[in-house]
Amino acid sequence: MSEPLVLVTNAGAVRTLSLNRPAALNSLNSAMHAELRRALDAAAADGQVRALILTGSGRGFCAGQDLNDAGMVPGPDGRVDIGAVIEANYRPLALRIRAMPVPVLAMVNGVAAGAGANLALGCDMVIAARSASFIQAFSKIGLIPDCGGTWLLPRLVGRAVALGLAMTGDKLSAEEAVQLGLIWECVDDAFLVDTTMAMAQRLAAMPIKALAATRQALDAAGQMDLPEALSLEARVQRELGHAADFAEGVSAFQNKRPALFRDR
Ligand code: T3D
Repeated sequence: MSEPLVLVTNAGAVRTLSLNRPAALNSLNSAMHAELRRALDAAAADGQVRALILTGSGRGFCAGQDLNDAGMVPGPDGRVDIGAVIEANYRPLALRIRAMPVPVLAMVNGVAAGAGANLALGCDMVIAARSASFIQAFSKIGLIPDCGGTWLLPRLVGRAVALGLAMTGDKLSAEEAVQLGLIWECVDDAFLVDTTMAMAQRLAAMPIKALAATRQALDAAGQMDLPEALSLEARVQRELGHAADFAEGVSAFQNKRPALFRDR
């Protein structure tokens, strides 16, 4: 039997998905996309899962599109329809990550290039090994950033830096990525797993319904003026204020006890 293209492991309420084509730096082919979609859907549907970690097997995180995938072979007219690949694979991937009902952490263990970089950057929190790197490799093969990169990069680091990264395709070290505000944290390689797992466990114990709503509200507010954003905040707070986690959080505070959050 062939190896799964996405390894799934659980540690308490934290599920880890590991992209698993290490010999090709976990570059994404159509089969891996399909497995990843299934794994994300399964995690979203499983009430036991309260945080998700996305990482790579071997020395890389993900080198983006598998440039040897059958989908890349030119059709009879001699042209490859990359737009179709984006619609079929990258659009659903980027949207799924952004719609997960639980916090999603990218544990970047090595190089994250092309769509692999933007897959990581689309997660809620990115923790990278000091030896990891981020490369907007698209310009080197005549493409633009995808997997949400055109939307994510200027929001994360501003237009000037986003354009610099995207146009040069230069490798950014994990430390530089932290300095630019592109990612949350960079740690020595030996501490990557423990640090990321500790953060995932910490988030899993929080009111995750509110954490997911925080992501949605921040994303939505980026397109709004202040009055609209305030209306959005009122709508979301009204809903969360009726949820059990809010009652639990307030009760725990008043009674000076740890809260036990269960909403999802
Ligand atoms: O359909 C579409 O195209 C639309 C979607 C586009 C989205 C994209 O992601 S476009 C960008 C695609 N990715 C790239 O252009 C990155 C290509 N890879 C690299 O530039 C380098 O491999 C890295 C900088 C990422 C790492 O360099 P290094 O020196 O650490 O490793 P390496 O020796 O280059 O790679 C190791 C192996 O992985 C090697 O295989 P081999 O020779 O040992 O059998 C290499 O061919 C393979 N590999 C790396 N990246 C890819 C890949 N194989 C297929 N596709 C890859 N993207």
